[in-house]
Amino acid sequence: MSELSVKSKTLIDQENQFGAHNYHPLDVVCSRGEGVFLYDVDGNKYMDFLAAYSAVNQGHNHPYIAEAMVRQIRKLTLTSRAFRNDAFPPLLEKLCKLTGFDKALMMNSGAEAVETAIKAIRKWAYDVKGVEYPKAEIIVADGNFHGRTTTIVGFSTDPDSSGGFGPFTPGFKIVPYGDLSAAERAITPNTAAIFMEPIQGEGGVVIPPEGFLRGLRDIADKNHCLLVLDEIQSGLGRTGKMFAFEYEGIRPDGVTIGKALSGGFYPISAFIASKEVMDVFTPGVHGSTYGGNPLACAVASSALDVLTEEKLIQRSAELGVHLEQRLRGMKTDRVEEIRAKGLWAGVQLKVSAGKARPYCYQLKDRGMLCKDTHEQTIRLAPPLVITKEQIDWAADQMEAVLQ
Ligand code: IF1
Repeated sequence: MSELSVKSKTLIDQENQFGAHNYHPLDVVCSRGEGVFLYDVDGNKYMDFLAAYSAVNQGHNHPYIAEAMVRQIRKLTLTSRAFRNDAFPPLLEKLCKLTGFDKALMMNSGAEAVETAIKAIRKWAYDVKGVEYPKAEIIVADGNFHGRTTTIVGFSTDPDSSGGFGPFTPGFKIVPYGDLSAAERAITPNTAAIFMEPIQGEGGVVIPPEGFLRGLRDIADKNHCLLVLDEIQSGLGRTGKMFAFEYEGIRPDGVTIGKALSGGFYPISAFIASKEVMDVFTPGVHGSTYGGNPLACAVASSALDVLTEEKLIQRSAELGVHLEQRLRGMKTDRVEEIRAKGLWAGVQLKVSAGKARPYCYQLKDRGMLCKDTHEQTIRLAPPLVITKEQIDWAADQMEAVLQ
């Protein structure tokens, strides 16, 4: 690992002294971003292979989104939903038409979109399905990651997420991810929904067996319950489709999105759903001060424009094939498995290769930033604006450190 500069070290010490130690970041202090690149306080340049966990699919500091944001900042930033604003309705229409859902409810963080989905699911169970109150059940997956609120961590199976934060909200049933018969066995007359990630991100880019989502759709249909998917990380182009569920030719009843909905500029999330589901919300039952604020709407609207106009989803599909080929072609005996979909890959190391983190530090010294997950996996998720040549360079770096 290369020596830290005095400048970096001072900032890291300051963060360690005055900040909560709720993260263990790589010791690189960034001060500027542009496209696929990040620059640290010493002017070193890095290719970003995390893209802020897929929030920066459009590339760092995209000038079109920056321009829209600054323009909106000079006009109006917040009214609250007590009054209406002129950026909100056009964003709703754009989002619904682009995604094929009837209605959208805007929130801020991803976790809030998930909380919104959970509330919609439960209220639908009581108001529409007729489940006896308060007995609604939601089926979720082992190895899930949906955010950090107390309700959400309560159905996490990762002890780091949930440990010490109970007592938890009841009403969730955890089944093995990818196991259709387990999901079917978990169904009761009180089941309101199946709620899962179509690909598990924190799990290390875990792709379920072919037919899994289609099977969940069938189970939900047969038992009059909803299928709601969390596409906060997998959605908006990451996997080479607008949504990962498109690979299975299904439509869920609702989807949570966030992260790339702003292209990395601002915390913006949404729950998008069918009319039947969204209509459970009536005035006063749910909301957020900043949800749907005009600044967020201007940013999201331009971030969606960039996805469409720069054909980033198609790009992710095409270049994803190349990334996967390059990774599979690496001359190394340290790799156990490669899982990839679009510009999203998990390189799982053999136990004998040791933990993933030291490799991430070696990659950092070579000018490539990525993040380990679950100890043995290096996760790759570059901004979708990356070029073929840049992927080749990155694959060369991976191959060199895994030699
Ligand atoms: C952190 C992980 C990624 C998500 C899905 C909801 C949320 C997330 C599928 C909540 C957030 C983030 C949070 C971030 C690390 C990161 C992460 F490793 F923890 F799992 F991306 F892989 N649903 N994922 O992936 O969204 O409230 O954060 O906006 O530092 O906790 P949020």
